[in-house]
Amino acid sequence: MIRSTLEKILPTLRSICADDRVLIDTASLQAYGVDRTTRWQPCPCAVILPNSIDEVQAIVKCANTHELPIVPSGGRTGLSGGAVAKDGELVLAMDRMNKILDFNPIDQTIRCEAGAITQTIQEYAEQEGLYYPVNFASAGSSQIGGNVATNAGGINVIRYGMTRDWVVGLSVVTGAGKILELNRGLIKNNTGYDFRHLFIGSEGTLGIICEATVRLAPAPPGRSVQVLGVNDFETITEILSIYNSGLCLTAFEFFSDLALDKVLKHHKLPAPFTVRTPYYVLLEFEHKDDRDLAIALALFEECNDKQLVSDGVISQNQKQAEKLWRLREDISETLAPGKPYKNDISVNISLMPDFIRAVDELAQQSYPDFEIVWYGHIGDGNLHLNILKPDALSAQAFNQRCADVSIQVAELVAKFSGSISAEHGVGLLKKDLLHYSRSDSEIALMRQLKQVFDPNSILNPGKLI
Ligand code: 2HG
Ligand code: ZN
Repeated sequence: MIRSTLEKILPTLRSICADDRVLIDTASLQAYGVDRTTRWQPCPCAVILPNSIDEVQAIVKCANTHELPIVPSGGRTGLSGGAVAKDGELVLAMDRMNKILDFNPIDQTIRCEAGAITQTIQEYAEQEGLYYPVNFASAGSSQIGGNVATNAGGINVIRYGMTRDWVVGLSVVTGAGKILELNRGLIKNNTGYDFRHLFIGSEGTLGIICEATVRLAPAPPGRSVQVLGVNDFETITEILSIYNSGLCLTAFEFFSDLALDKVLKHHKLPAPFTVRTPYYVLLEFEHKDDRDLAIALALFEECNDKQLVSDGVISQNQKQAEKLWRLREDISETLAPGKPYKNDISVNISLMPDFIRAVDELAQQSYPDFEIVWYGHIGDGNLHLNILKPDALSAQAFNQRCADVSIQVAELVAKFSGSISAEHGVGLLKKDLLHYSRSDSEIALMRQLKQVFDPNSILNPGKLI
């Protein structure tokens, strides 16, 4: 049915965008129909690459007229299926709208099109002596529009917050085809409901983000990285408090020895120190002068005296810092070929030790035959749980057992008043679990909001709610 619709509207789509920006070849459909999840088969009807907000508006209007669902698409680095087109949808990809449109040195903002690559924005800011602080392993291919749509987090959230904290303006085309200019770069703007924040994290279900204005931070001082060997995860929040008391932390990450082992083997890297421990903390701090370094060493001694850490290493220069970061940042990519089960959850930091213990007990009791890889941004309460598929188990049987894990983990998350999706979004993957974190009244209101902005349910149908 959607295919026949497509045939009818192909001439219109081609009149909006030139022929070479409407793709229907198999390779493009395969490439643009998925994100980094591997669970769903891509099956879009076509891919369209607009050049301007007016073209986006024309496409959305056309899709409304013909009831053709649209999947908005950025860098497709997501892990929740938010950009998957599996049911004959039209993929609206922002790749061509990738320009930086304006830099304002007084406002310290960058205005750019939604397809601008995160790293390009970071580099542009750096050239201007400023800093765009949202950062994560896929910054080299993710697009700012996707970051906004998913409210991306990453490794510096403990110091700088999420994408939401940096967006001061958005231009969007709603599902009904209206262009909205939201907040216009203002710092102060108390004029009622702030729709900008509604679109941030809306996962392409309310409108297409076409432009974003982001504010920039002052260039940060130098940073140093420490990796600490930890015997017991229960002590991790104590270590965090000790380091927070003396340093300005920019990251406080955690990973298990199994995670480290996989990265070391995969990339043929040496271990950070000889004595292996069950867990590791990677922390990064602002290092203005030698005093910060002395404080870091004193805090390490304090942790050592209290037997919270058993070994540690500190970077002496940028290159060493980057090498240490690889131990943490390469985990996801290292595990990816084995198609692990993934979960991305959060609780309040203070509850983290109890929460990890509870999830660990659950996993040990119910899934003793599974290898569990723990890591995450523990400094902001975010845990990534990856379960590796045993060779002997078929993918189908593994996925079935993991679906049971998901429910049990979600029940624990609810018990700890946490979130079933800390930073990866809901997409297709977590839709059925949303009610563990959001009340029925909230979900009903979300549906009503969707109806207001996208009355024909054209945008990313079936995602989030
Ligand atoms: C990370 O923190 C990313 O490395 C990916 O959010 C997490 O792949 C994952 O589970
Ligand atoms: Zn993460």
